[in-house]
Amino acid sequence: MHNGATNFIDGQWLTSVSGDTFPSVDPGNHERVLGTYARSGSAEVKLAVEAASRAYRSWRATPAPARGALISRMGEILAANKEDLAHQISREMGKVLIEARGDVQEAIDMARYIGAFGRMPDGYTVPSERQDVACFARRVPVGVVAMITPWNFPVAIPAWKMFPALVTGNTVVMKPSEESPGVAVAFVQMLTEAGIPRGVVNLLTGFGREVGKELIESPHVSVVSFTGSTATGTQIMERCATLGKRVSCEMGGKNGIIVLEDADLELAVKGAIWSAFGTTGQRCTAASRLIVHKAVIDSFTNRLLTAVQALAVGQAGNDAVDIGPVINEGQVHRIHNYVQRAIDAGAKLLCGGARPVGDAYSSGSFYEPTVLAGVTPDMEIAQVEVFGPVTVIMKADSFEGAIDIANSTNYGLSLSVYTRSSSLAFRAIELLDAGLTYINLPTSGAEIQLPFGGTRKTGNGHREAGLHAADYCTEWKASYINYSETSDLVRAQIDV
Ligand code: UN1
Repeated sequence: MHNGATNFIDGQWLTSVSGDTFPSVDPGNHERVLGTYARSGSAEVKLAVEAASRAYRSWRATPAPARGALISRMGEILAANKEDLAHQISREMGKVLIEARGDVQEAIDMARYIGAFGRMPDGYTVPSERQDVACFARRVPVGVVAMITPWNFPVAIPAWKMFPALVTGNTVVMKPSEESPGVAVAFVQMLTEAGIPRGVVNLLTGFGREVGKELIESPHVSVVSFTGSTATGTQIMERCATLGKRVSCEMGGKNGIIVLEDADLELAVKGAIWSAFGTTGQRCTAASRLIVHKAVIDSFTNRLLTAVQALAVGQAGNDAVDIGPVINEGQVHRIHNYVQRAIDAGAKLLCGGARPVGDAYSSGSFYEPTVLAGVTPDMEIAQVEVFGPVTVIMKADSFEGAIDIANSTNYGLSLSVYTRSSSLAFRAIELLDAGLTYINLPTSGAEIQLPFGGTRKTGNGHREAGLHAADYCTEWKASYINYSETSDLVRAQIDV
């Protein structure tokens, strides 16, 4: 596939109808253009959705075990190509290699897990109140699923959304972020190797306002699944409500780690470093708040700063680097403005707060790992999702006070508590308002066999992964069968 032929529609690799393209650039070195990609719009959306609608008829009729087998094959192809794909992820969106391998591994795990769904129960039977009547309920697909996916997990997130949709008989049109089109193309190429039938998965590269928007409007799209910002997700939900369309949104987070008086501080610092600065803070699950009991705040802060000083910022492909670039220049400015405003509001900068200096950083979008102290829940920095290598320290006076601070944002994705007390651990799990809760573990590190998603403004009630991964793209059909040989009408609720 060359010269921008990066749309995959009805089994064919195509350029955009207009011939327009856009570049994908290494965030660690802006002079390094990695490829050019089709810039799609409404014409391509129409073709892709039509192809997906046509393919739906035969794909939904394909036995579920065969659909599952295809996904299992995809898992093995991903495993065989793990290293190459990880390098491509690392170049295109800037996460360090060890994490890029994790991104691919998450998709492999998901494929192996969901592949097996093809032979798992897809419903249940219950007794009828009427004699000689059989009843069962089954999960059925809904049609064409539009997936709008982000750049921060360019393989894992498409896998979470796509495999459950496919195993249950839906077809897909995927619009990956314009920041990671190359990885999306590689992913779909692997699906073709796995034998995906024509039209079952379609890929449109391009921009949200030109492709994503059109996809949502398309009358033949039955479900929209989106991961990204709360601002965009809210617009999508509003539009889908008007159009009467199902929608699953996975949006912002303002995750936090509580460190209680009795915590293992060495473990808590390791968890905080990984949660705050892993993936350069660009995870939905990143911990941008460290809520520390007053009795241990000084010693926790000292240990944390020592650990931050040891972190190396640099090119993502270099094994000695801990923190790669952030995704683009706009994001560097956004992060820096949040840090500046926090300082203006009274926060104390303990480290970072600037771009690193030196030739090694001059061509890329780098930002130093940043820690702010003296932050209170009313400050902007304690409320907004920064999506960068920035975390804040907040003081708690008690267990209850710490829980209140943890719950004091609009988001509810991932919250963690470090404590040696099992009673406080279980009480915290009860009291924390979040979709993911952790004890003595980082806020990042969700496993695919559990539900992933958040409460309040993080989501709209759906969960990805886990046993209910296909809820967002399936409906329940109830069936009643009268097998009696009499001609008697027996009315439910009346004749029995
Ligand atoms: C995301 O950042 O969008 O728990 C997903 C984690 C990963 C998933 C992150 N397994 O951090």
